[in-house]
Amino acid sequence: MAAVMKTSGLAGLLTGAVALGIAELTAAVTGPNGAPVTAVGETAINLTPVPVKEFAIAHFGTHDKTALITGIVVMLAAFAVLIGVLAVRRLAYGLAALAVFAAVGIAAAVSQGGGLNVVPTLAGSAVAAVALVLMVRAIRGTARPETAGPVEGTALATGPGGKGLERRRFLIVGAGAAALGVAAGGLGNALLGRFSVASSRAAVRLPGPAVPAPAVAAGTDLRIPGLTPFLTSNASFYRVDTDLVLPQVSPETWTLTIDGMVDRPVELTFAELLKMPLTEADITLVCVSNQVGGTYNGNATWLGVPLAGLLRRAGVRAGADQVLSAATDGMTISTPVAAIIDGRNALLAVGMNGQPLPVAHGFPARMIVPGLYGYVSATKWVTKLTLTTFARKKAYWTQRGYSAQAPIKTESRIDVPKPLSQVKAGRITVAGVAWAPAKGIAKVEVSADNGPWQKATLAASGGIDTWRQWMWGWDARPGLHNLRVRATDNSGATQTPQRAYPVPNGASGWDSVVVTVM
Ligand SMILES: Nc1nc2c(c(=O)[nH]1)N[C@H]1C(S)=C(S)[C@@H](COP(=O)(O)O)O[C@H]1N2
Ligand SMILES: [Mo]
Repeated sequence: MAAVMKTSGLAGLLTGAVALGIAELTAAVTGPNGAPVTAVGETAINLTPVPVKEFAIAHFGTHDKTALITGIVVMLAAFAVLIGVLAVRRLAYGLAALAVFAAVGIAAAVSQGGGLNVVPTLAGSAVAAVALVLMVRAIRGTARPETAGPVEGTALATGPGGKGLERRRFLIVGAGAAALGVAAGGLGNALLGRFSVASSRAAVRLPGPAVPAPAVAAGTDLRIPGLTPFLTSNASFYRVDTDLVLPQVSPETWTLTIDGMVDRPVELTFAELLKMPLTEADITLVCVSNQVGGTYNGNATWLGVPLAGLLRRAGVRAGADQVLSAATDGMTISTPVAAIIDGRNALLAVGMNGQPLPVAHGFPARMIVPGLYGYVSATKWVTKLTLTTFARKKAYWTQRGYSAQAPIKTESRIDVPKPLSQVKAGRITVAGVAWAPAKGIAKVEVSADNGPWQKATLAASGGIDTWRQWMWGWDARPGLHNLRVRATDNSGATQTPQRAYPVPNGASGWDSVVVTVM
C-alpha cells in the first residue's frame, strides 16, 4: 500500500512536471508572461495585501521574488502529489484535480491580460492529462493481478511472476514523462531567451551630455571601510518592482506618448530622444519601503532628457496637476506636475552610471525626479505620460493605500560600526550617510548613550539631490553602548524622532546601533 502511495505520488509529480515543461515550451511561442508559475506569481503580487508585501520586503529583502516562486512551486508539488494519489484511486478524480490545477493557471493568466497567456496552461494540462492516464494504466496493470481493488497490493514489489514486466512498464512511462517535462522545460527556457533585449541594449550608443553633472569634488567620498560609497554601481543598486519576469522593451519599437490635458499630444521614438540635448545629474533614489536604517536607496549618475522640456513641448493645460505615467508592466505612477517643472533635475533617463539603463532599472527609458520616493516618480520601462489631476486618477500604489504624493523624508543611517558588532576601546570612527534629496543635507549629529548631540564632520557635498557621507570620532570605553544619528536638511528641518512605518508615505525615526566595546 505504501509503495502504491509512493508510486502514485511520483506519478502526480511527473504529471506536474509535464504540465509545467510543456507550458514553458508553449510560453516560448506565446510570450513569457503566460508561463503558469509566472502568471500565478504576478497575480499573487497584484493581490497581495500591503502589510504582507511590506513583511516580504522586510524579511526576504531583494529575495522576495525568490521566496514567492519557491512558495508557489512547493504548493504546486503538493497539489501534484494529490493529483497522482487521487488518479490511482479513480482516474476521474485525478483528472478533475488536474482540471482545478489548470483552472488556477488560466484564472491567473486571464488576470494578467488573458489572450495568448492562457495557451501555455491549456497545452501543459492537456499533455499532462495524457501522461497521467498512461502512468495510471501502467500502475494499475502492476497492481491488478493479486487484488480485488485497483489500488491494493504490493504494486512495485518485484515478486516472482509477471509483475516485473508491469513494474518496468511504469518505469518506462514515468521516465518518459520525466524526460518530456525536463526537455520541454529546458527547451522552452532556452527559447524564451529570444525575448531578451540584451543585444539591443548592447548596441545602444549614448551621446554625451549637453549639460554634464558637476565633477564629483575630492572629499565627497570618505572611503571609510564599511561606509556606503558615494556612487552606487549598477550591479549593487537596489531593485524594487512588481515584476517576476523583467520587462523586455525593445528600443527599436519603444515610444513615449504624452497625452491627456495637453495642447499637442507628443509621440517620441528612442532615436528621437537620443537626438535631444541630454542632462547628466547625480541623484539619490529612495524606496518608500525603506525602513529606518535600511538600504533600499542608491545614488547614481543619471543621463536623460529634462521632463520639463517634454511637457512644454506638449503644452500642459491649466488645471492639470498630475503626470500619470504608465509602463509596460502595467505599473502606474502619479507625480505632481509642480515637481517636474519647478527647476529640479526631473529626467526621462536613458543612462545610468555611463551605461544604457540596465534592463532591471527600466531600459530603455525611465523617470527620475529628485526628492520623491520611487513609487511616485521613478517609472521604469515608461511608455506614457498622461496629464491629469489627482482628483481624477489614482495610481497603482495609491489604490493600495499609499499616499498619492510622497516627498522623501530627511533621514540618516549609521553604516559603521555595524549593529551588534564588537570594537576595541579607543578612538572609533562612526560613519554613515544622510539624505534629503532636492533639499540637501546641512548637518548631521550623533549621540552616544543618549548623551548630548555632537556635530559630525560632513563629506564634501555632491549636490542637494544626493546623499551625503558623514563621520564622527568616538572615544569608546569598554561596555555596551548605543549610538544614534539625526540629520538636518537645508530647509532647517531636523529629522523627526517620531517612528513611522513605510505605509503610507515613508518610514521616519532615528537610526541607532548597539555595539560592544572591549
Ligand atoms: N514600471 C515600474 N516602475 C517602477 C516600479 C515598478 O514596479 N514598475 N517600482 C517603483 C519603485 S516602488 C521604486 S522604489 C523604484 C525602484 O527603482 P530601481 O529598481 O531602479 O531601484 O522604481 C519604481 N518604478
Ligand atoms: Mo519603492
